[in-house]
Amino acid sequence: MDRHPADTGLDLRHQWMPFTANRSFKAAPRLLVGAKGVFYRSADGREIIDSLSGLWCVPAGHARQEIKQAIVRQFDELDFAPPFQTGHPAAFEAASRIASLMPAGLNRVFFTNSGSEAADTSLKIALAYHRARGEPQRTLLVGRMRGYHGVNFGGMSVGGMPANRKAFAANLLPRVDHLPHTYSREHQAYSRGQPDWGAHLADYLETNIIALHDASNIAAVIVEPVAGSTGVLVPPKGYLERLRDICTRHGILLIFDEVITGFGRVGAATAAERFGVTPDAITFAKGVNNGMVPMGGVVVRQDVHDTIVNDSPPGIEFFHGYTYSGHPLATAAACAALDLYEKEALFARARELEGHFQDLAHALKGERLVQDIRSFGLAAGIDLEPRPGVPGARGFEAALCAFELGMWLRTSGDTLAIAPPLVAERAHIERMFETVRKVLKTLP
Ligand code: PXG
Repeated sequence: MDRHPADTGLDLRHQWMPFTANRSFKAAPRLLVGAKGVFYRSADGREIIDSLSGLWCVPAGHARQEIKQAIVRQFDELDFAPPFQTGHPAAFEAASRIASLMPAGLNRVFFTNSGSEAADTSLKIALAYHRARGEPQRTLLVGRMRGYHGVNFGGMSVGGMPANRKAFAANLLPRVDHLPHTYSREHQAYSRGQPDWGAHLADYLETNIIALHDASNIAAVIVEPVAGSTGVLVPPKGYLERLRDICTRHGILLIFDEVITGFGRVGAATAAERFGVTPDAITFAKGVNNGMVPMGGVVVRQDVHDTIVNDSPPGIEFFHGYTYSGHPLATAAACAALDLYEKEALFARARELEGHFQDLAHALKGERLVQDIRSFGLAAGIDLEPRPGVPGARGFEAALCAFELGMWLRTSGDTLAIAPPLVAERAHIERMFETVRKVLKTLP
């Protein structure tokens, strides 16, 4: 390559980049300067195919004019409105639209600005709910190993990614326990869709966590229906049903973190719908407005809301919220994005493409370095053999190599994740997997 990637004309020193190898990036920056459809354009003028919908957040593809126009219209009409003690139409419209896409009974929406805030908000709602019901001792929060619920203190504490926790481990939330994760290469390798093995892992909630803490002390269980960030871990058949059943029997709220799975990624509005398992609360972000303006939120069962709100003394019922909760631009973008998803039937489209996508993913079986492949909806995780003694190094190199070959590829440790925009054509998806194949052949 005769490009000079460090020569960007920008001063790169002042931005401390999130979840980034800052030194490596600044020595060889990968700058994106444009985006349209399923492609980015890099600073050196190359087309980069977007194999992760940005960061799982652009279902309808980039530069959708309908969303831009809605944002511009909203800006001209009402650019900002304080969300505390005043309201504005777009936030109410967005909440109604979102509620209409949720499983029956989940219809009260609290807005945040990110998935991390959505996760923490859902945990606070769970505590407030039990307190309002007269069970204030229900304070234990249960997450799962290999879970990701963002990076704020609540989500980090219930999350199960050691690297995200270790620098802060001395001061995580104290009242937390974790379920085991649901992945077993021994029993599940190369499963297509939901693995047959593993439903019993849900029983740990009853046999260990409830047995240890007593159900009467447990507020909520939070899980991603399909774990995204830790490598597309698909729930074993029957697992979510069992978790639901145990939570119901013991009065524990079940929260699905659908920040990744919501809005079409799994071929339905929610994973709850796709799996036919209804939690008590769903967190969302990312795809809610096609990633165009930061936004997230929590949808809860009506009676969870009513218990907190209706049973409160006059005045503010829930002491929580953000300056930008339900921001006009974010919610206007959400209404426009949800219109687009409906008009283009994108959730159904994901479902239609799923089979072909899965075939292409699983066709990588047998390539050198590949140890397992999982896929569900339009999401696939491909485990590479770690380089001995340096876990994650090979994954990182794979991402760099893919970028050189014209593809944005996300890796988590040594797992590659592919999650194309739902508008991607078959040819785009084929190109993504062909590029992965080239990466596998090229990697040292
Ligand atoms: N919950 C889940 C399930 C997520 O996937 C968050 C919460 C946090 O959202 P915010 O908006 O605070 O980032 C997420 C975020 C990856 C990747 O590469 C995944 C996420 C973010 C960045 C990268 O898999 N998910």
